[in-house]
Amino acid sequence: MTPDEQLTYFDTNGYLNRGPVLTAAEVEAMRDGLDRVISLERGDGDDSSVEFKYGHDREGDAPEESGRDARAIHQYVNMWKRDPAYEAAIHNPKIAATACRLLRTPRVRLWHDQVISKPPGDNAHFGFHQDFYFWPLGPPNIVSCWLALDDATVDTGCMHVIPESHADPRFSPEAWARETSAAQTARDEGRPAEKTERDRMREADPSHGIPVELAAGDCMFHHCLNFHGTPPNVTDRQRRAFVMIFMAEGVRYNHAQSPGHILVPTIEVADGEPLVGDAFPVA
Ligand SMILES: O=C(O)CCC(=O)C(=O)O
Repeated sequence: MTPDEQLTYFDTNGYLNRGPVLTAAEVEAMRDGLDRVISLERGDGDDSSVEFKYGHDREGDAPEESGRDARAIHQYVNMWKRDPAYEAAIHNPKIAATACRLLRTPRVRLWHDQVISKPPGDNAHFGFHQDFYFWPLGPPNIVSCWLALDDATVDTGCMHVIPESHADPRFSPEAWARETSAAQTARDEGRPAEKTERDRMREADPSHGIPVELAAGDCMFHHCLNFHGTPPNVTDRQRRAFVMIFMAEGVRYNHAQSPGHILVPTIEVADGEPLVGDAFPVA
């Protein structure tokens, strides 16, 4: 696809398979960096960043029962602060230029990155969701780059997307505001809120989406309003991915949308101001 075709495809579908962006050596350096972080965390841990997280406990386990080693999914936020191979990835010219093009902006800033590793075994997590509503940000001019560190197939739990859902009025921020207010009214009146189309979509199995299979070193982009999810990894192989979330110029801090987000303590601008600062580097 030419760059213009990529843009048209992304505008229409809300996602784009961008293909290869990293060399095998760059992928290897990132895998090695992740191994170092995991072994550090399995030792005494490292709490040097407020946003750093170890992972998701197995479904139904209380954290104290599962313990660090037993966790089902490793999820590490802001690897760029911890390992040079990851810092290089957030500044990778192919990735940054694509993010700028898709968001029609002269430069992008990183909201945050994260490694998501689905090891073989118990790893069901990441049903259909829209990222935007988890973040204290707006407007929704934000894109994620999902970079495969292992070959990502249907069996290993590759990304699955619902094309065009980013532009579906039923899943828009305006509909979200109406649903939030209706849910509050229902709570005030002591009755359950009505199920919405968004709720139904969240309950659908991720395998209902379109799979975006990638080789290690390839990436795909998805719009922050695009419904996406990943099914379990049913192979005996690892499925590691590095996700970089890029904001267009002008995206602002919108505290009310997600007041409890782990990155809120790292935000230095006032509520409503464009989100800038060293914690959110220009890519
Ligand atoms: O990597 C995964 O399994 C899920 C990632 C995801 O949902 C995201 O990048 O927003």
